[in-house]
Amino acid sequence: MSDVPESHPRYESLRLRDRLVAGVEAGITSAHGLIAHGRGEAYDYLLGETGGPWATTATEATAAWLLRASHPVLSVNGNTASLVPEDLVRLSTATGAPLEVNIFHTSSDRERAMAEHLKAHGATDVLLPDGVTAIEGIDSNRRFVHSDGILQADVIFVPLEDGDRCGALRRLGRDVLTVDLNPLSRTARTATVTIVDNVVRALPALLDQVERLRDQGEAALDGIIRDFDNTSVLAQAEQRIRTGGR
Ligand code: PTJ
Repeated sequence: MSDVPESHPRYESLRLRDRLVAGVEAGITSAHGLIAHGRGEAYDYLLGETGGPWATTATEATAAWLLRASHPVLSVNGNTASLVPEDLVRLSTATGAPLEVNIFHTSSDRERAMAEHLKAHGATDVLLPDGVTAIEGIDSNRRFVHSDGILQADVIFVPLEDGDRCGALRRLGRDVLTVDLNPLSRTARTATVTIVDNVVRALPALLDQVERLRDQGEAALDGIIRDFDNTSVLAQAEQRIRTGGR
């Protein structure tokens, strides 16, 4: 932690920056991840730095999709590995969905460092791309996956995603659940479910929803899935940004 005093009005925000800088220094987060985080901060500021009703609705739907999936997978990148490692491990345990490292900016060293970091936060097993198995329709490093993970998955949780992979997975008929502070991004618009909130708030809220819905019957979960409208939650978030909540 840097020398930011706890009394600083932007303490929480600065603490998150510290976590990402530490992630870069530890070889977990890409330097590009700092820029991506800055873009997220700007949207977070405009959204009032709180999850609104759009996020609550999408979080409930994400929980329902994960609980109803046959083969869910949680995809982890360098930013989420630094920001929410414990929550990702807890979500994996709560849903039975394996954690799979999948990064945009190619680095085998970073993949290994991320897996070790997740294990240090309680993960027993972390899937890594094998360098051979690839998803069609993606040109970036994100195409490389694990043959028992994303390759087989029907539902993939991909917080802080880039639009290319999201679009490719949707074209392959997969359901993509994402967390993205930008309701205008290609990922936000292409995903099955978009939680427009900061991943550091979204993950604890998602864990709560998984626990709440865990004992609901299939019909109740299917009802949540059927009634969910991603266009509507994105419009609500965009409206919040445009009006400042007035
Ligand atoms: O570790 P890698 O190599 O996979 O790289 C990860 C990043 C995030 C650098 C890479 O996926 C990337 O460049 O992503 P983009 O295309 O910049 O998109 C990231 C999206 O996440 C943007 O729409 C941001 O607004 C959003 N975002 C950034 N920080 C947060 C966030 N959304 C939720 N919570 C955040 N903390």
